[in-house]
Amino acid sequence: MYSQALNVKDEQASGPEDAAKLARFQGIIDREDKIEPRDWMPAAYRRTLVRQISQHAHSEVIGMQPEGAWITRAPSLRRKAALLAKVQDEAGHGLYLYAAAETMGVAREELYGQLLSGKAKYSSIFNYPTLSWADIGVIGWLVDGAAIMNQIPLCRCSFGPYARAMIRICKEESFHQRQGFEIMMTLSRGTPAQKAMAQDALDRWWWPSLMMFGPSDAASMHSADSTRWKIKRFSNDELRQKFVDATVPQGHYLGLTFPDPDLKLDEASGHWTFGAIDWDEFRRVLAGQGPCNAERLANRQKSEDDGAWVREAVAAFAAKRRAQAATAQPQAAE
Ligand code: FAQ
Repeated sequence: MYSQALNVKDEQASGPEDAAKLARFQGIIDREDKIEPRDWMPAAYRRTLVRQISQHAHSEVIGMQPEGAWITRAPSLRRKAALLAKVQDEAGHGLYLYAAAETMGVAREELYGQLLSGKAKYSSIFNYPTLSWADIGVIGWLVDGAAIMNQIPLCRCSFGPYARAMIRICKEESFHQRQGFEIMMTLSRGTPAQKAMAQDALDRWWWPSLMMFGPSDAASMHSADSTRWKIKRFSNDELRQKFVDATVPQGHYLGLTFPDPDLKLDEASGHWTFGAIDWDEFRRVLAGQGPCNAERLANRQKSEDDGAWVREAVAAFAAKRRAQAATAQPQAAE
């Protein structure tokens, strides 16, 4: 649908980014209009969006694995149906996002290659294991909750195809967050063993969820450009704080405690202050040394290999149809 963008890639990437073009480009952004794939854009804007959108797409696709592991073990038919729908939604989000990245003139196969070779990142959070059913509740509550906090502002991102994809994605993420919180409510109000399971899941997922927002503002190397280009509307630390402020009262409502002795309400500002994040752990996970990095990529590689024959068959069928159409046309004209 967006393949027209492919025609202009090289010209834009190598053309002179002169002052007038840049001023027009920044003017569109400052007026809160959208940059569309055929518009002129600086190469760095294109690069940062391809990077962010594709990493976001990879996160959605890899993010299917931790929850997918529980589809066969969901405790009831109702839970299984909801989880199946959620995991399918994540696949759909990946597809919208790859399509949005393709409008920048990059082929999807190239993006898959970057994921499989370890060159492209995906969200750190998906490198943690799902050890109990409560993890499915906590992923919906915290991981989707954090994703929404980060992604609602992206609905107003300056790049049209990304912003439009995000509107639909956020609606679905909101359902995901509610189903997770509802699982947590059921467990928290259940037997002591169920409540303990919910608490254990919160203990393991709380800090990795805070890491989802990325490095602190001081260490965030892309933030300055992304803010100027209105890709980012809030900084990593601002979104992290909004998430903590929204989530802590929810956890208390569940009767759970957060694994942070320094967590306290600052009456003056109305914000919850929290303890130090273990950035060494974050860096280790990004470097491929998290608990599940190798497993996640191996699974992804296996589905790539298992699906190769399907892609070949589809391509062969499409080529056959094109050849048939080409030979049929002259006859139709007679
Ligand atoms: N994990 O300079 P910044 C979801 C990287 S979707 C891994 O601050 P930026 C739905 C960053 O890429 C979750 N890497 O970068 C779901 C950069 O590395 P690079 C994904 C991270 O881009 C729910 C470097 O660190 N959401 O959960 C992380 O300005 C349930 C420097 O960082 C999105 O992708 C991290 N946590 O800000 C699915 C949202 N944080 O590329 C299934 C869109 C940072 O130079 C189940 N993305 N890095 O090699 C964004 O909003 C931004 O890219 C940030 C990072 C905020 C993630």
